[in-house]
Amino acid sequence: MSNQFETIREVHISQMIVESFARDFVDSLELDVAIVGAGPAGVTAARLLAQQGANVAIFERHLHVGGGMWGGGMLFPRIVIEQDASSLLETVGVRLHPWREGYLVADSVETVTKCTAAALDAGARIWIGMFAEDIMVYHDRRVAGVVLNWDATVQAGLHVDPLAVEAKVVIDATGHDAHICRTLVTKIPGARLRSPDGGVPGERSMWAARGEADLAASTIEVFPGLIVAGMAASNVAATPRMGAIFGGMFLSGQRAAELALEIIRASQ
Ligand code: 48F
Repeated sequence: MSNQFETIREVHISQMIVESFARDFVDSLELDVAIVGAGPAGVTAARLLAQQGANVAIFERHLHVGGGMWGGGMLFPRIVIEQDASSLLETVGVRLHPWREGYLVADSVETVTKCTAAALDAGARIWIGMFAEDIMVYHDRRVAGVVLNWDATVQAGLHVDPLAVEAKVVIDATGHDAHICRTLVTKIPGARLRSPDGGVPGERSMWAARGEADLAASTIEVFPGLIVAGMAASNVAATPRMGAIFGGMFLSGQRAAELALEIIRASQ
């Protein structure tokens, strides 16, 4: 230990970081499933897909994962979960506190960290700081992957060309933005999503019970190769927002994973 300050040169640290990043990122260039957004829907889908052996990665624009979970309701770090969704959290060790009949309360920090850790442990990769600015759509007919740039590059307004990642299925789990779905209908002339107006009409005002109930039916393949989940699905289907009740988000992630597996298996 006497020479501990002399055994490593700074360049060794740089080499370890760059080489390990490159090795793992190359494995994320051709995916079974590319998930955009590391909120509750995206992280749940990633865990369940990885558990089924899929090569899956999440691309998250922020340096932190968890999306809208951290702040709970109006910065009170608690989220409400319906009984139906409780097993998706209990299985990753989140402690749920029964409050009203059929409803439980979870600590938002515990929920984010345990759900994320479980997705990573299952084998999903999560890449932070990456903005999915666009998608590939072959022959205007099928989504074939995502187009990435560093979010910092985008925010700085720099003109830097992106890189592309191929995926058999893309899941838009970008929350209220529904960024991937919006991009598709903006950039592909005549493209129509499976939505009330063929585009992204946007969410309706808050009605928690209805919004949660509608989410399962809204989690669908909206365009060949593109599944929408979580609040993005609510925005595409024009269903009510629901605030800090999250069971529907986890169940939507689960449904998205099931659909993605069906699409992959049907293509084999
Ligand atoms: O918003 P978010 O948590 O989406 P969600 O999984 O859950 C919604 C709830 O958090 C809450 C709610 C519950 O009733 O209403 O809002 O549907 O997570 C979406 C994540 O996607 C990232 C964004 O930073 C967030 O972490 N994101 C959005 N657009 C992009 C993106 C993009 N183009 N590229 C990469 N990440």
